Amino acid sequence: MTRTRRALVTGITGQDGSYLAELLLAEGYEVFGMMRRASTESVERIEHLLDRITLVQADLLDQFSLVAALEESQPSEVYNLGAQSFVPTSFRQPVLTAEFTAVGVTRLLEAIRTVDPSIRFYQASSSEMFGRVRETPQTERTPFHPRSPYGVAKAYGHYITVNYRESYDLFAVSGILFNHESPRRGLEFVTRKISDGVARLKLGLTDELSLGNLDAKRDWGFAGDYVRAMWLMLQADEPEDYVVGTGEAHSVRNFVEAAFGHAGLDPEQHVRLDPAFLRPAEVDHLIADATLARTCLGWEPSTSFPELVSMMVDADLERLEHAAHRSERAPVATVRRAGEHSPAFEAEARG
Ligand code: NAP
Ligand code: F7E
Repeated sequence: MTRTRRALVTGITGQDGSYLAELLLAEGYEVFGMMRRASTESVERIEHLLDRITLVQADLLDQFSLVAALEESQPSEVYNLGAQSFVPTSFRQPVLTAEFTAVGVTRLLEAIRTVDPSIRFYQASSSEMFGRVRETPQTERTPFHPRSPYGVAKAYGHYITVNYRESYDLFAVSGILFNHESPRRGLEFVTRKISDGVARLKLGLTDELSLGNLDAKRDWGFAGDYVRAMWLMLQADEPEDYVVGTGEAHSVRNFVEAAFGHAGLDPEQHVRLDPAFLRPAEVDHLIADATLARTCLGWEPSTSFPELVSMMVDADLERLEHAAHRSERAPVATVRRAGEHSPAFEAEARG
């Protein structure tokens, strides 16, 4: 009889953590999710999975907690998705970003080396490492030129993963993933900010949407597709790093037009440019060449750009309509749900 495979996922409460947990459960894994302690638990994205996964409390800042999490879960695969992942916050909190997003990777690799070096390790690297791009499109061989403390921290995480593979013969791989989005994306990221904003405009909850640089171009895909690439990387015969993206780039302006168009709204009447959302250094244009992932892993994206935009706008419309309906019946104190705009969120979102 074959033993059930076990996986430990850091960042289980995040966008990717929730999709990866669904995929691993469907593949028959016993899934352990690592969560840091908080006074209020943020399990909104994994609420529907809570009876099928085991949550382990640990923090990427605390070496011993990582060792304990590995001893408790005894995984054969570890997916390191935990990070401070919002670029504007990395400019305001560069040291903390380095601790979570860079040195946290070394802590986890050291814990693996100590507890069980046969564990296969996935590191969530990012196209932000390419930054001011040296070539277009970007491949596994394109040199890095990060443009934010987040990008710099991810470059460290990438190289320490490669270094532990080469030094200690770990099955440790780095997935260089381009932007991937979904209805579960954090509200401060531009795609979700737009889909949520469009839904609010459509429902008459607001009359404007403030944005920064509309000319930036990104290779946007659907997060549900990208977690499959992570899993495939750990099923391969040899540890390799892969670029994962659609090979299509669109500007923020294109996203705005598609989202407003889907809801039958005119962006000219509602979009306001606010310099507060500009960054100290910008990444202008990212586009993936994922040939290696296609040929060696058989990975393909399944969701087109228009499908992604419509999916996100429709989901936000449904969520807000539902919330409005609930608020008609609920006491005022329970009306504001996590993820909806609040003064605190507005302040945080000003990047
Ligand atoms: P996300 O939604 O921001 O989720 C980040 C997760 O990291 C959350 O579960 C968060 O937990 C956790 N975390 C933060 N600090 C931690 C700490 N000190 N200890 C333990 N956990 C901690 O990010 P995502 O979009 O799912 O992305 C997943 C990973 O892929 C991240 O590493 C991100 O940088 C990387 N990535 C993302 C993209 C993309 O387009 N989405 C592209 C390339 C790479 P809390 O709930 O407690 O905050
Ligand atoms: O910005 C522009 C902004 O914050 C995309 C993270 O998952 O992907 C993500 O990083 C672009 C930038 O994502 C607003 O200037 C305009 O050019 O959605 P974003 P990001 O910075 O690309 C990479 C791959 C990761 O790894 C990261 O973890 O949109 N933009 N106006 C805006 N961006 C935001 N957030 N808000 C605006 O109002």
